[in-house]
Amino acid sequence: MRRTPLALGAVVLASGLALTACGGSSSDGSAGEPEVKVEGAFIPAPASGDMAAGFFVVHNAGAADTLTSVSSGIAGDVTMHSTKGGVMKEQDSFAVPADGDLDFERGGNHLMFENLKQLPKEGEKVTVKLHFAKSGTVSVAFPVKAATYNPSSDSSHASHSSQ
Ligand SMILES: [Cu+2]
Repeated sequence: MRRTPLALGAVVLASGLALTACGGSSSDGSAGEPEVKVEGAFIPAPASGDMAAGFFVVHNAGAADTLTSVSSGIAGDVTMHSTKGGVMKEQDSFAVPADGDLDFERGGNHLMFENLKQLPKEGEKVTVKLHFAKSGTVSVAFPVKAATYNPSSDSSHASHSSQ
């Protein structure tokens, strides 16, 4: 009588382990690896001075990750900032949600390239390294756009219809 529940428990435990092992290779996300892809990256050409901003979107098709730091050969320092209610605040890291996006866009999160070694000019590309806790370093070529470039207001294509 006493052995039956123990045996059942062993069976349940064994199948539970088998399910966990299977889950890791499925596209479930939470148990697997992050799959990050950086899109829409750009740097608005700074008019002058020794500082530039950077914007991009991290698409993640896998498990959660963390953006821990950013670096670039053109800048002595690259810092990550959030903007909430018009107040900008430097952040040590940004969470990349599982099966979700991390947005760095105008009016919100942004990079700040400080102590510039060269002034990025429109038409150039700047190599920026995004360092993730799990995905490692992702190198992205950020095109330098016009100072007023904004892809989200551009999406209507209203300004392109005259072409
Ligand atoms: Cu800032």
